[in-house]
This record gives sequence, structure tokens and C-alpha cells, in this order.
Amino acid sequence: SAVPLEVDGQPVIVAEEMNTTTRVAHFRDMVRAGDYDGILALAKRLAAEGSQMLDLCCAIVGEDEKGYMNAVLEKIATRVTAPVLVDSTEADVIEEALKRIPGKPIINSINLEDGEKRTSRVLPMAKRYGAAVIALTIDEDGMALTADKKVAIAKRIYQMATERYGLRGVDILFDPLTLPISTGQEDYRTAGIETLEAVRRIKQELPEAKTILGVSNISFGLSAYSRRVLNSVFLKEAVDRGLDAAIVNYSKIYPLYKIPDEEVELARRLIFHDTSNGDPLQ
Ligand code: THG
Repeated sequence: SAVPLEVDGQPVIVAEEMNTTTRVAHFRDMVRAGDYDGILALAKRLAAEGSQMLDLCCAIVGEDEKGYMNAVLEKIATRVTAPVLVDSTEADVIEEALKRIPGKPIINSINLEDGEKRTSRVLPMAKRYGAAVIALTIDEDGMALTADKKVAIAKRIYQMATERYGLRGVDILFDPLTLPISTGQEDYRTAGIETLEAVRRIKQELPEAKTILGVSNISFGLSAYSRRVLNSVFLKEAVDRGLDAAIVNYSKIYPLYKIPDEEVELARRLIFHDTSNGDPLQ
């Protein structure tokens, strides 16, 4: 019988480290310095350590994002086998990047924040270059906070992308947005539950489409160890609901058996906003 190409219950791991916009300066410093050997070494290390894909974001306010993105891709695209996610909000940056990726590119991302202006530029490119597209559940009203709204936006984008632009359902990855549950912001207390429910419903109601989440945002604002625990438990809960891919720092994800039971329990109470034994944030 055939060897399975995808192992059930194993999400595709997308490395988050090649991102100029985060607090960690390492990648940003290499991009600014034009240290392409260092960047290639990083990409190879991430792939060797278990990331199957690489999220690449080269945006730095006031600097030449397109030049940086092009240069990084010209160095790595033919030297690492891991597919690259082109993480940019700029259609021009995305188009130049697609030209430089010999395999199947993945566009990260589109949304409906400005109505259909962005999608009308980016979806034809996706079709032309055979790219897959990540769609965030954001519309004219902003980031969807409830599962119902996330699913509704996903359906609107799915219909548009497949019917109007001729994309295949399997080339659309929905990202129902991970929001920080740890900041104490009232609106976000149930954000984990809504996101997990959206993953489950998108997989059920749009069965061709795939799902992806940036995981680390769930734990924004917490201490380093708590972040690892919460990220790991949240990823497990998402995968249990059918999550196909996760953007993470894989070296900082624990298998659950390595986390003490009471810490897993506390993380679950946070994620599911279980206040029966008092507020888990207190
Ligand atoms: N969805 C999609 N794309 C995304 C995101 C998403 N791209 C960007 C982001 N979110 C995912 N990437 C990161 C990269 C780094 C961090 C979080 C998300 C991060 N960095 C820490 C910091 O800046 O403080 C440090 C991490 C560390 O300790 O190593 O948290 O949601 N489609």
C-alpha cells in the first residue's frame, strides 16, 4: 500500500523566525547587513530542526522591503527545499517574490479589510503563478472575534477565490487569527475558544480548504516559559480540531508529555476561559 504523504494529526510546521518585524533582532540584523550566507544557514537549520516550511517577512518601516525580499529569495529559494510563505501586505512585493520562487509559492496573506481591493490584485497573481493563498478572517468591520463571523468571512473569500478567480479550494488556507488571551483585554478572554471552534467549523463546512494559525500570539505578554506551555497546549487543541499548519518557533514547542499535568490543566483553563475555580488569570 502507498506510503502516506501526510501523517494524520501532524500539522505542517512553518518556521516563524525569518521575520524582520518581531522583537528578536537576529533576522532583522542579518537582512540589514546583507548577510545572505547567515540567512541561508538559518533557513537550513530551521528545516533541519523540523520546520517543513519557512515564513519569510522582510518588512521594516521606511526601508526597502521589496529589495530585501528579492535578495533573500534569490539566495535561498533554490538552496532550501522547504516551501516559502511570502509574508507581506504589499502586492508589489508579493508579485516580485512569486517570480523568484521556482516551486509552489504560498502567499501570506490576503484579507477583506479594504474590501476587495487587495484580493482583486493578489488573487489573479495567485492563479498566474500557481500559488496557494492564506486568507485571514478580517473584513471591512475588522478582525472577526467570533467563530460565526470567522466562518462567514472564510466562506465569502472561498466563494470569491474559487468562482471569480478560478483558484482551487485546496490552494486556500484560512487563518482564523490567534489573539492574545493573556492581556486581560475583555474582548479577548474567549478569543481562544472562538478561534479553535472556527478551525473545526472551517474544516467541516469548507472541506477542501486548509487551516493555518500563527500560534505564538495566544501567549503574548506572558513570561517565556508560560508562553511555551500555552503555545504548546493551544497548538495541540487546534490540531485536535483539524488544524493543517502552524507558524511557530518549533524549538520552543513541547510535546505535552513534557509539561507537568497541572500546567497543562492551567493552560486549558486559560484557553477555554474556565472560571469555575476562580479566574485563571488572577
Ligand atoms: N498568521 C499568519 N501569518 C503571520 C502570523 C499569523 N505572520 C507573522 C506572525 N503571525 C507569526 N510569526 C511570528 C514571529 C515571531 C513571533 C510571533 C509570531 C514572536 N516573537 C517574539 C517576540 O517578538 O517577542 C519572540 C519569540 C521568541 O521568544 O523567540 O513571538 O498569525 N498567516
